[in-house]
Amino acid sequence: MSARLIDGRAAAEALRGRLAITADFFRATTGRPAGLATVLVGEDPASAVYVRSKIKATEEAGMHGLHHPLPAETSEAELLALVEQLNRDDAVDGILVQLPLPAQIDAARVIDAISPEKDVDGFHVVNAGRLAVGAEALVPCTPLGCLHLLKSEIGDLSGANAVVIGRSNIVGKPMASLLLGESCTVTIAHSRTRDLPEVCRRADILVAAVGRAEMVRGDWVKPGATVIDVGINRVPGATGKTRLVGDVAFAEAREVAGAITPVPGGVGPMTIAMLLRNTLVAAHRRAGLKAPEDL
Ligand code: NAP
Ligand code: L37
Repeated sequence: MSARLIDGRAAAEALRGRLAITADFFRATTGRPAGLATVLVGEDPASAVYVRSKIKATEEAGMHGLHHPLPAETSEAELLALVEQLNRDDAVDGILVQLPLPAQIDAARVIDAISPEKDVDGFHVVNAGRLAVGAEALVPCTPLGCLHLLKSEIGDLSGANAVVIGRSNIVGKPMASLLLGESCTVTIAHSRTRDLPEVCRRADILVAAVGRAEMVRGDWVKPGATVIDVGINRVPGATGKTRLVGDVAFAEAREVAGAITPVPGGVGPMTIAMLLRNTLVAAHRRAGLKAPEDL
């Protein structure tokens, strides 16, 4: 039997429609649009594509996108000065510094310089800590998008065995925190995990965030499980061009899973929708307004 396809593109479009209504309400109430500042250092081609999509989606939702492209040789001090300026700018509700940063810049120092109230990526230690203790936090966009897809597919997640492969601060760890918050029994797997296929076979919910093309095979998947593929890997395609594949061997896994996200068109579009959501949440909080409950 073939798994249901979880259509992240459609889910993101629906969410962006609702966000646009809230963005209009915010603009009407405060007399200014919610503002997102993006910073891209250097010319990493994938990052350039993602940041361009983020700005475009911001504008389409009726918010203000301010892009700051910086040369690859930018010093840490120069980047920190820009972050400080954006922290003080009242028109800016969200600040996103796209990673990875060039080697001369310490990413952790830059992230920690972002005002936690404007940290729409949810990477600041204050937001990571708030998420870990279950307090109100700005939560990283990719795991937030995964959770949205899981809830719309499954409904109540409580009691499910969830396995997250990957323990990065951007995806794996916050994903595990969110699933724990939904009362899943959570296992975090990583490069030192013993017998990963066997660990995965116990998962009712399997989230793969590794960065290794098609690592998760069909026989690693429990029959009927829900599979969320976060991986974005470029591999050589048939016609000499590159194509995108996830961390899951899709053709195999879809024969076993109950539901599965494709790559592209799965988690990626949700990441962008959740960035708009976080920007609106930050804007409402800064303006002393209550954001809609279901945002
Ligand atoms: P990352 O920082 O490189 O982390 C990868 C994780 O995978 C690490 O925890 C690593 O374990 C683990 N790992 C590596 N090889 C493994 C193996 N053979 N078996 C088990 N675990 C292994 O990557 P990331 O930033 O979390 O991103 C993960 C993937 O998601 C990438 O493909 C990235 O492009 C993609 N991504 C997609 C979106 C989206 O919106 N769709 C957003 C962000 C990232 P150790 O900790 O032990 O090294
Ligand atoms: N803020 N975002 C921030 N900081 C980072 O350090 N890595 C990272 C990050 N990641 C990020 O923006 N990821 C991301 C990944 C994929 C998409 C968007 C954002 C996306 O739109 N993916 C499309 C395909 C795009 C393509 O053709 O390349 C998809 O359908 O999956």
